[in-house]
Amino acid sequence: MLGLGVAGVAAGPFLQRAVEGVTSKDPTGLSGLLPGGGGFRYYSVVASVPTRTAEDYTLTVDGLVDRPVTYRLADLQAMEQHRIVHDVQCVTGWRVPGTPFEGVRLSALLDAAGVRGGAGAVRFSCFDGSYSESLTLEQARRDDVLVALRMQDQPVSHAHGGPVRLYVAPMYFYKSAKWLSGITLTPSVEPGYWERYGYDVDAWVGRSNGRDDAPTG
Ligand SMILES: Nc1nc2c(c(=O)[nH]1)N[C@H]1C(S)=C(S)[C@@H](COP(=O)(O)O)O[C@H]1N2
Ligand SMILES: [Mo]
Repeated sequence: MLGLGVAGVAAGPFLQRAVEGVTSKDPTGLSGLLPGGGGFRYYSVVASVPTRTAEDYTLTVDGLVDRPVTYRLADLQAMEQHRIVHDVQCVTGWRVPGTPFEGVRLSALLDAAGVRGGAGAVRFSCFDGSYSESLTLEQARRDDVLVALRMQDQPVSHAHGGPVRLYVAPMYFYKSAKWLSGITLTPSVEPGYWERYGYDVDAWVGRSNGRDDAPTG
């Protein structure tokens, strides 16, 4: 559907499996959806992703929690919002400095659900039907991990994973699952999509995936 070329120059082989759009090579006009271009590339592991609006978007928190809950977009918008400005760093090398993200702290959603004693990790699922991610519970409770409603000072666009994406500021951008639809508390880490192809679950920028020389930020 998108008809985008697949990059052959990724630092690792894994991301070549993704549909990748680059502003300068985008024949579809998709890059027009990326606010300001700004050096971002578009990634999706599936060829097309459904649209979710304020009317039909839902985010479910379940698994090892006392109070499973399903949020609508308005529920998330009504919660305390936090803003983080940090560099975005993809594991393949591209980087976008000083990118603002805003949203609800993941820790607030975990606290609201009441994490049970047996939980040690969080699994994230996406309404693209394929992508997944994971964090340890300790990582998920960090203040710089957001369920993001805004990116670059506007609502997260569909191309960037809107209306709601995960944002894990200290880690490579593959941790920041787009089109977020589920947060599930699990006993231990269940590796996410790229992690099953070999990427680190602990994706600290500059300290993982064999790229210790990568620029940090
Ligand atoms: N659902 C989903 N989330 C995803 C991906 C994906 O393919 N599907 N790609 C990841 C990777 S590798 C990167 S670099 C970023 C890209 O985000 P962007 O498309 O907003 O630039 O999203 C991450 N989250
Ligand atoms: Mo990436």
